[in-house]
Amino acid sequence: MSPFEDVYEESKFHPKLEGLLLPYGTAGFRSNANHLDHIMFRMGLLAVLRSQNTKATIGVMVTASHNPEEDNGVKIIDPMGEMMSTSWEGYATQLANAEQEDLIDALKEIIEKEAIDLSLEAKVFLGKDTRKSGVKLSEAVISGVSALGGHSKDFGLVTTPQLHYAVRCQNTKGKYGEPSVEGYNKKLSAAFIQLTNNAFNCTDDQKHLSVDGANGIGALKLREIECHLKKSAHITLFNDGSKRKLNDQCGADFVKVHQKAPIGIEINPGERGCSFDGDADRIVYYYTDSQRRFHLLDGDKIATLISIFLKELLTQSGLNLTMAVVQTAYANGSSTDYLRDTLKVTVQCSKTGVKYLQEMAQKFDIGVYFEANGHGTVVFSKSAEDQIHQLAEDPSANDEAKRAARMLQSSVNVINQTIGDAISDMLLIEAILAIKGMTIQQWHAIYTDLPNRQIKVKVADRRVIDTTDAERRAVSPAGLQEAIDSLVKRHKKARSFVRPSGTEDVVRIYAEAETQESADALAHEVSLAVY
Ligand code: NG1
Ligand code: ZN
Repeated sequence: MSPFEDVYEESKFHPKLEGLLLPYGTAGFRSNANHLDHIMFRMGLLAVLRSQNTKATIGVMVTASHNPEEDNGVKIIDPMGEMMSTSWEGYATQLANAEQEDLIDALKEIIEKEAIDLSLEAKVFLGKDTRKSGVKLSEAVISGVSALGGHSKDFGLVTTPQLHYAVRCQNTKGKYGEPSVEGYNKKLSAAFIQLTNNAFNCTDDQKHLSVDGANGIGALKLREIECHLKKSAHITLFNDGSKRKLNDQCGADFVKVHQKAPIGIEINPGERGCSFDGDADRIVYYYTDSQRRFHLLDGDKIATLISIFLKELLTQSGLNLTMAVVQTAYANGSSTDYLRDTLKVTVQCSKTGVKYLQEMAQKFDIGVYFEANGHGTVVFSKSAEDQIHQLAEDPSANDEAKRAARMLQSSVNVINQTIGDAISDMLLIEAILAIKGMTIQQWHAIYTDLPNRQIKVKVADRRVIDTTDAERRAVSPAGLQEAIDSLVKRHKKARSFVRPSGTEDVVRIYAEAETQESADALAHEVSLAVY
């Protein structure tokens, strides 16, 4: 049989519901798990083509991140562990939405357009989060891979960033580490232990951290890496999945959206807590003060802490490397002001979606990128890594420069550069706080967030809103931006923008202003202008 006959026959076991249309958005496909079997099979097919096209191993992660347990989804990972190239997202959408009888034509179209040689070997790494539906759905991916003659390696239950990491390790022939969870645990924990050797006076109390595992994969994987961390960390895990449902009133998204602590976690006033999301690629920190007021340290605060640390090490090392922080329009205005005016680092604003942030961050030797919701990491250029390594090994370098270079080197190794990673970000943050002897209150006080409000509204067709300037200004419909501008003028220290969501059928509205009342009022006024 020709490969197309195999695909055709096998596709009958993964039929598409007629008329169902789903887009490959900024987070891949996401929907109720019952709608996804055909999508999974077809993403198995696409992963084979992408592997032949790049002559490298490709990743397929079955997850719906912070969505409820009933949902699921899938994202494809490119050879260096980054999100699949935007130029292939259209193919994913075409293939996923082709009616059953048009599937082979849709497949052939991609093969022709990309001049793919089907005789090449194809290798696909597969992973899934803890959703029950993930078992069957990942089997559907495997059928898709085999139907087109590809080979798959199933990593089973892994966090999204662990799969990104494994793909990069595989394609860089071990230079990035061993392509396994064990390899990941060893690399990150060794770097963390090295880094925290510089935290001379850190007590066990100061080391203590409460983690909300969102009842998901992050909890399982934190338990595994904890065994390697030995006495360098002191973690209490809550929401480990044994009692409640995934993401149910817990997890990074819940905490960020509701600005309150997750249920199921016990933290004393003043103590540090953090929440992972459902696939452990996002993290936020928080604490409650003596008056039981809740304080959130989001992606902007995390980016700031990491930037302060890296910038100090750069200065001490004497290395001449470019550094920037990449944010989105959702970044709190106070964080942008602090980074640019006080810390004096380059700050850039990107469109929402990690792949856009990553692309911008890669233009610098050191690129720190974070979305306000806690998704982010740091990327280092090859030349930066080489220079750091050389200085760390240089016998003629002075002690301060060498120590800084060694700490930079450990930071490079603790960071998962492929994508935002809750476990890796947590280890870096914990190490920084320990080294600097900084409390979460001191970290929080670096700058004061401007009060803000984010709301979403349903409109007939969200695509009528088109934006420019990293989504900060609307170019259509006509008159909308002028209306927003005049509303913003009525409030002090105000800013507001609207954009269509890339993951939900809604328009998102963001407003910030001098007071919470003002931010709330502005968000409401702008929402009325959107209708
Ligand atoms: P959309 O739905 O396009 O706003 C959301 C998040 C993004 C990103 C993606 C992918 C906000 C405001 N938006 O995108 O930051 O995380 O989901 O998961 O948080
Ligand atoms: Zn996630």
